[in-house]
Amino acid sequence: MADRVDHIGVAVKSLDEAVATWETLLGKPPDGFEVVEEQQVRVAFFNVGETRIELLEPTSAESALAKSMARRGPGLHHICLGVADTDQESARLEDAGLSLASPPGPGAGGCRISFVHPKSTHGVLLELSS
Ligand code: CMX
Repeated sequence: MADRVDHIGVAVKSLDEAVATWETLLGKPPDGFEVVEEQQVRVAFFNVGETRIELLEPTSAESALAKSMARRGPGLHHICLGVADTDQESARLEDAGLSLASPPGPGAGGCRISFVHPKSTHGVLLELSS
């Protein structure tokens, strides 16, 4: 079961420009940067209370994020729920009849992540992370 909102993902065209904006919005510099090769994204994150804002820039025009942005534009991209075990929780949701958009695999921060398809969540792209 989910025990926290791990982060909120925001898709951006330019990480540098978005970081500058969010530095102003939050009044502090980012808490970290990372390139997640497997997801073809460059990430900056800001800790906010017990959760994080994660800014995501595609590193390849072929990435899932770039394709999603081409259709939907930049902006709010996903909510990530922290779970004890992404594989178990993904299997539980599939058993319950929900669809995964992508199966468990590597994510930022060495986490294991999956995505639940928006058609199963009333339009919200939901990431699970453990
Ligand atoms: N929010 C809500 N709906 C979305 C969406 C989003 N961010 N992105 C896509 N969709 C919708 C599409 O509009 C489409 O809807 P319809 O079927 O009604 O047309 C549907 O979801 C499927 O979209 P698609 O692009 O055709 O399907 P794919 O299977 O190719 O990809 C998705 C789906 C959303 C998983 C992929 O585009 C994506 O964004 N993956 C996430 C990649 C990512 O952010 N990785 C970084 C993770 C870093 C980390 O946190 O560790």
